[in-house]
Amino acid sequence: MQRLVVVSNRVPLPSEKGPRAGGLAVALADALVPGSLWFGWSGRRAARPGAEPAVQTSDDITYATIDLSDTEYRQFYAGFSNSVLWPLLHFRLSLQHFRAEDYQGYRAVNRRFAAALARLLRPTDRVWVHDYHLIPLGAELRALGVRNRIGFFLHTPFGPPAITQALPHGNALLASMCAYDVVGFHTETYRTAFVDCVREMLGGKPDGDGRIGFGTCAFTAIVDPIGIDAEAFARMAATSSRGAESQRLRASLGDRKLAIGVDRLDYSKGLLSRMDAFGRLLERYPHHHREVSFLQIAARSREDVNDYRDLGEELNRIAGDLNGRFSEFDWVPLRYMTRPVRRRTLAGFYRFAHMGLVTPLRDGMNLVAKEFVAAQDSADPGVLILSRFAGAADEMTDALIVNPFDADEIAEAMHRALTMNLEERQERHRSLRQRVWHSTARRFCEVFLDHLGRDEDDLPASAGPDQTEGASLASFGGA
Ligand code: ADQ
Repeated sequence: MQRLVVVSNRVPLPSEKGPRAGGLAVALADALVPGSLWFGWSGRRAARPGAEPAVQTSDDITYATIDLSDTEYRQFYAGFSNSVLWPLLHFRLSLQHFRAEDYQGYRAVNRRFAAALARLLRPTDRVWVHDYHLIPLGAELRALGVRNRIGFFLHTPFGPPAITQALPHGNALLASMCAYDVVGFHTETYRTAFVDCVREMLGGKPDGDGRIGFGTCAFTAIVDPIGIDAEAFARMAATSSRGAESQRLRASLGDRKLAIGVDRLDYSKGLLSRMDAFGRLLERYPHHHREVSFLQIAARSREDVNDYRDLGEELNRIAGDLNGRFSEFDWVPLRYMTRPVRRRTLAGFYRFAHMGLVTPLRDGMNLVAKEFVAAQDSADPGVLILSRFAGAADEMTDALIVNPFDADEIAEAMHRALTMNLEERQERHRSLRQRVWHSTARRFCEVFLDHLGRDEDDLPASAGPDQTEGASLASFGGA
């Protein structure tokens, strides 16, 4: 049997305890089959990280991880990945902080990952690489002579040439993506943008059927929206809503309606304009005072990147200001938490909420939108307010779709959600539920692995431009 090898920047080790924010771990946890190998960073920093991965097995899944040095962490993770690629991929060009040494560090860590992984690979393994930290990993593996089928899935948006051209070393990175056999995106918009970039920036040749030729490579670009295990999440929400934490929340609200937002504390999630919108709702519709409480959970993340620290401070200020302006002695409109909350607890909170606010400025997919829908009680469902710039908006068209840059429009949608009759809430929920049950985590994995398993006889053509030992990276744009 062919083994699945998953590669991601951060491997969530089975020994780790506590709540974690992050979509990838959640989606893959549902889909890794026994016998698989998960390779990546341990999350630890070491003074002198060893070249050999540490290996542990749990529930018949093998976890192979390497540590990063402080310099690698700074350059590869906090630097190029999260201070250049992340803002660029979310269309925030002016938030890029490019330093040449960070790029070199990014390439070096990808080389180190490739060298450690290549030693673990068996000839028939299928390798599935995830996300923007590891864009050049496939090209590095090819340069080491690896001939396995290798796929790459990007969990973020992908911008058109006008955006992607602003990425320092953009041509080299784009070219390195062509070393994969399959490249996957959440939506057709991102896939089309990628194909346009390969054509315009590299002179690649798409054939119209999703196959793209570039140099001696031929690969496939696919659309494969990620989802959740909807059935399991719904069950968890029903159970958790009867649990102690949900009951405490319910008791604290009295007969007020709950609005909920759950995100990582990230500038892509649109938290500032969401809080602004809540203030405008209260300003414009005083009769909603004391009728609604907004619980925003924004788990702190990437705190060693300055822009995240600045955003945290700004949110503290705005949250304090909003509560100062509108609170009454027995009602606090906004409850703002920056600690992560367990997924099970969140599921119960969603079920109980009258509206869910998912208003990112740009988001690859956004799984909170799907979790919110899965958690609802179909007899009395809450309303989802969803940004048109979340990948999820492609599928979830019966949410109240808003422009996240327009706080007035979000405020109006909140008003509409608070006053929506039961029949309309049920109708919208029925259609959203269908989409969430259709496009699950399992389906996401099946579709990708199906594409990765195709063209088995086609290896020499699709396995990269040069399989000889010591093959140069130059054909992929070089380091
Ligand atoms: P993220 O940006 O991390 O993921 P998202 O899709 O919202 O965003 O996934 C978050 C996951 O972590 C969800 O399961 C959610 O419940 C959980 N989570 C989020 N905030 C939390 C909090 N405050 N406390 C506890 N748990 C929290 C990236 C992309 C997304 C894409 C996913 C998967 O940015 O666009 O949907 O990968 O591809």
